[in-house]
Amino acid sequence: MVVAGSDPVAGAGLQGDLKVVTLLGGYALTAVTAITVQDTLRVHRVVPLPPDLVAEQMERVLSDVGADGVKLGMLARGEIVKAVAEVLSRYPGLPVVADPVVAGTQGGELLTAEALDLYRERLLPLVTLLTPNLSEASLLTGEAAGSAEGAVRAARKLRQWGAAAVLIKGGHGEDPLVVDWLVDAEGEVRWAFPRLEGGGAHGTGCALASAVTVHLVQGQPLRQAVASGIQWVRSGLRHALALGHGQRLLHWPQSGAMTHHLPPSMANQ
Ligand code: PXL
Repeated sequence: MVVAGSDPVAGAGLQGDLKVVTLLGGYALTAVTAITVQDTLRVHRVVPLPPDLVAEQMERVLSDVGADGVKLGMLARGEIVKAVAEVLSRYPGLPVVADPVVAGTQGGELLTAEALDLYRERLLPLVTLLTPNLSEASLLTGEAAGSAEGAVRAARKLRQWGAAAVLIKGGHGEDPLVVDWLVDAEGEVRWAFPRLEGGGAHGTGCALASAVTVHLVQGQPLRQAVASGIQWVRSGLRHALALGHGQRLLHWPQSGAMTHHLPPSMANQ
């Protein structure tokens, strides 16, 4: 199940998550937390939905269909964080991958400042894997997460507050080497890859958390699920499409019959 905000660009948020889960062979139930108005340049408007409406969407499909794992994206405000935590606490044992979306790469307040306390207090104890980027790790912990020591310190703090494992994503940094740190019960693992040419893309964090969720549900151990998730995002970046006037969009071209139906604007990408 994906709990996330709507992104009309369909590169991040609920729409991006849905594509990743589907492409990786899963089936995603969805609960919408907020409607965003954005393009590839910036977030123009965010309208959070009433918290009880978010909880009711989750409750209805969880009690009818059920889920094998949950991916949390944009939660927008404290009352929604509380409502989501309350529903999840009634489904113990479900793997929960939480991307603590505070601001997208193009700005916009996707989680209010007052929600950070509730995120730490109510949500972290329910989380199997938390996937902050460097600025989200700093906002949540007060630690500068850019160095190796800082990242591990921030991740340990988040684990003390209840997250079973924490992946600090280095993709938004500037270094030619992108370093991601995972801290789990067994210790630390570091992945370092040369930064891909062509720049970043919209929705990388959403795609990573969704891919890891599917891999966990499909039975991969956490460290392997994270490693596969990182490779999934890198493949989406390699095929990213420059369709709008701003950020590129992650893309995973599918081989086979559908390819020749692509419109001319995408055919040469
Ligand atoms: O990538 C973070 C993110 C998550 N969810 C929604 C978004 C964004 C970034 O723009 O719009 C709905």
